[in-house]
Amino acid sequence: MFSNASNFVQGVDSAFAIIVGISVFFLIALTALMIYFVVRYNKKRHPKTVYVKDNPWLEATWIAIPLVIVLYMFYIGWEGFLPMRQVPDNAMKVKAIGKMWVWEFEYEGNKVSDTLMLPISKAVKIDLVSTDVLHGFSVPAFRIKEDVVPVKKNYTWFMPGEIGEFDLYCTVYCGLSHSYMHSIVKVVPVDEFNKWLAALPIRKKDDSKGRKVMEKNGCLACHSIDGSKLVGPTFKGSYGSKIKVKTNGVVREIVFDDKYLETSIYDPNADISGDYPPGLMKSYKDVITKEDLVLINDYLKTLK
Ligand code: HEC
Ligand SMILES: [Cu+2]
Repeated sequence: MFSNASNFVQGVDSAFAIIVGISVFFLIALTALMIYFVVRYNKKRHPKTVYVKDNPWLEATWIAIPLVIVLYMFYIGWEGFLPMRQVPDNAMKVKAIGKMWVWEFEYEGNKVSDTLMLPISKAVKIDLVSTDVLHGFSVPAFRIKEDVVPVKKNYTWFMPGEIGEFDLYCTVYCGLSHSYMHSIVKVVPVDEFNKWLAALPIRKKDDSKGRKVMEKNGCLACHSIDGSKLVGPTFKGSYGSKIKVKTNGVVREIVFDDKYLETSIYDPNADISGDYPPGLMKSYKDVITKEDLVLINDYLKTLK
């Protein structure tokens, strides 16, 4: 009946179903009673108003029953929520770093990835870190949603129970490209995960100026540097490579060079890369200076 995507699905979904069930029951019952009273006690049948005396028992009942129901709703919500804050000791640790407008996942040993790769059936604790503003870490399929607050330490945990790919969103409006702050949770068998983690390169301290320019302008929300496809093409190994672009509807092959980079940034719809639809990237003509262009160029050359 419940999806097995994470260990929290059942607790959240059953609380939700019960609360919706109770609400629907009262919606129908009260509406029906109202309609019945309108017919039964309308002016034609009861031309004269009668004095209605108070009834302490009736009043006590309609305070007591809703009170019990509401407390019960709180209880099932609490019961589903408590385990979300109690991380098992053997949980694997991953740091999720939210920044305008990308997610970055840091594994032990200073290894970083754009996608949140996880082994199946293993508890994982996610430390939530923001380098700038408020973000929200949410994986709807797992019933997980937690604030990522700058300066404050926050966390979430869960145990994936199904192999597959699940959407990960930022659920707090965090600026211009907020809607692109999207990533994927990829749940894989344990050995596949171990192989992937072993192959994941250790983060080189990357404080090149070109990278800074791209971070500042939110380019990395749409362009990855590790080969994965986001909203736009990845920059991994793209400098100097042959790529296909569509110019005025005609497909042609060109080399990714300084000139192409400039056109792509200042007039992104002139040469449309691959199968991407036009209009996704705006022109940065008044934003990225010629000096910035050189820095970006130097940085892209290092992404082998
Ligand atoms: C809203 C998402 C988005 C943002 C933000 C964005 N781009 Fe793009 N970009 C795209 C898309 C989609 C394409 C492919 C379509 C096209 O060629 O216009 C693209 C294409 C490119 C290309 C051509 C890549 C290739 O392989 O052909 C370059 C270079 C590029 N962008 C650089 C940048 C830089 C630098 C920034 C930041 C200043 C940036 N982009 C910001 C979406 C984005
Ligand atoms: Cu965000």
